[in-house]
Amino acid sequence: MRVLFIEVDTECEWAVASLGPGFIAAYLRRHGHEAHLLRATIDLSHTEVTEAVRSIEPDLIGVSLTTRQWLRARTLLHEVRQSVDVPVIAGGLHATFAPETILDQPAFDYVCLGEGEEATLDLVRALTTDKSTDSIPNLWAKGGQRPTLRPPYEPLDRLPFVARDMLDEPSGCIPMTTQRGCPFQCSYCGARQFHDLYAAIGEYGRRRSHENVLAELEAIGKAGDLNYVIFLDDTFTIHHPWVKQFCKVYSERIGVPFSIHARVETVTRDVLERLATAGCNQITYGVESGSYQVRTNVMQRPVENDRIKQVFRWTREAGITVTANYMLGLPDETPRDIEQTLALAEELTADDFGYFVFYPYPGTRLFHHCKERGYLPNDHAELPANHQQSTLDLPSLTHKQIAEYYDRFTALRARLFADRASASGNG
Ligand code: B12
Ligand code: SF4
Repeated sequence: MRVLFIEVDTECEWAVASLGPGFIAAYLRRHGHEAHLLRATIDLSHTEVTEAVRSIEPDLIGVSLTTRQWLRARTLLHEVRQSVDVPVIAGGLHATFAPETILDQPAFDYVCLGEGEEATLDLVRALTTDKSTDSIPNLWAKGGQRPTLRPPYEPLDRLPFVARDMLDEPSGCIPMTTQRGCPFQCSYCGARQFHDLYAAIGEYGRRRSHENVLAELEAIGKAGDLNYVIFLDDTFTIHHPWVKQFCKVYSERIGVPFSIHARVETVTRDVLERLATAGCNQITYGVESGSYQVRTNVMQRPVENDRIKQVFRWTREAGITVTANYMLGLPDETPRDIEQTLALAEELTADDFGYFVFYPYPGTRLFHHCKERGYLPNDHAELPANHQQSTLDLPSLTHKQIAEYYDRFTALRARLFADRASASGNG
């Protein structure tokens, strides 16, 4: 069977092909099926995408959805289905936590809850042999009952390596994952909801063996260039024995520079030094707020500002570039809290920082909180999840205040860059 994954872009600069379809494509190919990727870039009209889909002649269409991609995917697939009559399955975080919204749309026939490798293969097999698709675990068929879930795939080492031709850069600077899941509890986080989804049937957090990760990197190096590795794991620095051994074997066998995501609670000076020695030259930390109150009571990630400052210092001293991420416009956040975030961003002077207006993702604790408190306007589901404008009616912050603070983050970032350029003599 020929399966076509459509990647629905919603912007230019953030758009990177999703890894989920790359994993599923590899799994389908291992079992003798064809898998292709079509990138619906924003410059393509829906008619052009439909034409491209037709020319590939798929038997099944798969769409990976984050919340941000949903609004365009809905109208795009509607048009595609007008002239291409093949079943459509949606998967990914938005599909998993807002499945009814998707199945309500005529263009979508199936939703995959949670991990998609085995469910998609079962669907392909059922469609190929004209069997019923009603009782496939993880697969919710339109008009059917919510499915049961199979346990998380174990061990991850048994999965085929991600199909690199489904990603933007098959070689050179490549994205990589060593694990699935994150043990933390952040109330706004879409990713951690997978742990709750699977809580009754298995542990979602799993990590690949060092050997398996290195074998994939070596295979990429053999097939083309391998210049840089972006580890996309939610929190790379959990389980220090794994990380320390990784640093050792990675520098012996791979040795190219790499970047990771971490939390300040999960690093020590020793781990940072080992990472730097192994080639890590950039770490992104989620700082999120400068207000301890917001971090603790709203975001459920309690950590002291002093710890954040200390870890930023250690990271720099290890010779690693630091990026910080901040959020603004959360429920129960006040202008004073955002002032504290700006002040902390100024004090930390990360090498770069990102700043995102809060959007409540379906399934998260903060989504339920916003719903219960009446912070979601009636048309919330139709508003874009672009992290630039607030979609909420908050009693503690107006839309105008959030927009002004967003501009202040933009100005601060520009000023810090200018200061750095003039300090290094390039200004
Ligand atoms: C890598 C990553 C990125 C990369 C690449 C993005 C991309 N296109 O994949 C970059 C850095 C560019 C990025 C950017 C952003 N990201 Co991002 N990102 C991630 C991250 C860390 C890993 C995703 C991943 O590849 N996982 C590994 C794969 C194997 O897992 P998976 O995607 O869940 O796929 C499995 C199943 O979901 C399912 N599945 C997935 N797709 C499909 C499709 C079909 C047809 C089927 C059947 C099944 C299926 O099967 C897969 C295999 O089992 C996630 C966190 C996370 N852990 O998911 C956040 C995450 C997806 N990002 C998020 C956000 C918000 C963003 C940004 C808006 C930035 C920001 N403000 O934080 C931008 C915008 C991206 C965009 N274009 O929409 C949110 C999305 C929340 C939501 N509900 O939408 C997440 C969950 C982070 C979070 N903490 O909440 N991101
Ligand atoms: S540390 Fe990051 S990935 Fe983990 S729960 Fe918090 S926001 Fe999500």
